[in-house]
Amino acid sequence: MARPAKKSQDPVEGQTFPARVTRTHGRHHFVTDASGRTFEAHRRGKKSDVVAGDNVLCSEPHGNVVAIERVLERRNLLYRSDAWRIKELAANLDLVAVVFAQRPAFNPWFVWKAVIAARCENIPVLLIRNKTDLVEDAARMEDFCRLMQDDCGEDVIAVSAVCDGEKAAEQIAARFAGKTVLLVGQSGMGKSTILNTLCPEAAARTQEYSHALNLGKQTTTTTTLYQSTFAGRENAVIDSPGFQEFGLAHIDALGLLGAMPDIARHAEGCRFYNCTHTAEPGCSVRAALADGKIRPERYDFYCALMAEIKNRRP
Ligand SMILES: Nc1nc2c(ncn2[C@@H]2O[C@H](COP(=O)(O)OP(=O)(O)OP(=O)(O)O)[C@@H](O)[C@H]2O)c(=O)[nH]1
Ligand SMILES: [Mg+2]
Ligand SMILES: [Zn+2]
Repeated sequence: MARPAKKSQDPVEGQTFPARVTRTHGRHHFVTDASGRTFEAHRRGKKSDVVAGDNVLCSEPHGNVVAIERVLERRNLLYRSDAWRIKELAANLDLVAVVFAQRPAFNPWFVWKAVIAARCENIPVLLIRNKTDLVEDAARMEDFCRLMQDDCGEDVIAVSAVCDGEKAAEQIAARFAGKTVLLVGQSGMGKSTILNTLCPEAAARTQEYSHALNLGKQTTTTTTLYQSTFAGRENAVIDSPGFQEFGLAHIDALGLLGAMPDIARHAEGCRFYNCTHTAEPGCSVRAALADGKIRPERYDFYCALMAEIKNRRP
């Protein structure tokens, strides 16, 4: 016999309203409601389970302050991780836009890891090569884009947010229209500059990177969601602080291979069904590598992550 429905324990049922988290800073949050009003928000019960992009239920405002009563189920969550902790980046995304450029210090592994993290959460990816106005190392960047487009099947666009912001905004807006998009990348690559070309009202702070250190200055310090209208649609663009290492302590061998089509497409003919494509005899991936069908730098990256995965096993 069906049990009678349990009476809701929610103490503020009927008095809550939906909102979206636009910014979190420690225990300090901001949310925006459907009519675009912004409130300062505190999580009920001092829980720290809120990230930018979350859909939440808030209790009626007292002044300009609300309590976040409940975090609604997430469609997805992009995060990075190391052996000690998980760093949540943003939730309920339609697209992860990875921004990269040759200056300061381009790190292809950052881009590759960001792509894998997104793929493992089933979030579509756009790669944005920024700073096409820089001549130095341009050939290297073009080659990297070819690799990502032709071998890995990624959607790649090339822009100069500073020298041709209008065209950059046009190209990017077409891809972002109607979506919630997270901008992610190493510090100094131009995420906030790109945001500003799309939504000038964001007026996000940008800063010249350190030429002495060839490093970004971590100008953006909190992940922030900007709601905006462009390309005739409602959009949400999330700017995030740059960081150095995109930790992937949460992925397994299957997830890794599934997110590397340039390697996976050669894995059909291995002698052993459980071949890891690192040292086994009769490996069709290593045969493809020897034939020049796989980029050595991608294979090295794959082996480094596989070694991490194997070392993690209890
Ligand atoms: N030459 C050139 N410089 C650019 C371009 N886009 C951005 N920059 C410059 O790169 C520097 C860093 O840009 P930001 O937008 O602050 O970079 P960010 O990725 O937001 O950096 P963090 O907030 O530290 O993560 C600034 O001096 C920008 O003016 C571009 O297309 N060409
Ligand atoms: Mg920034
Ligand atoms: Zn193999």
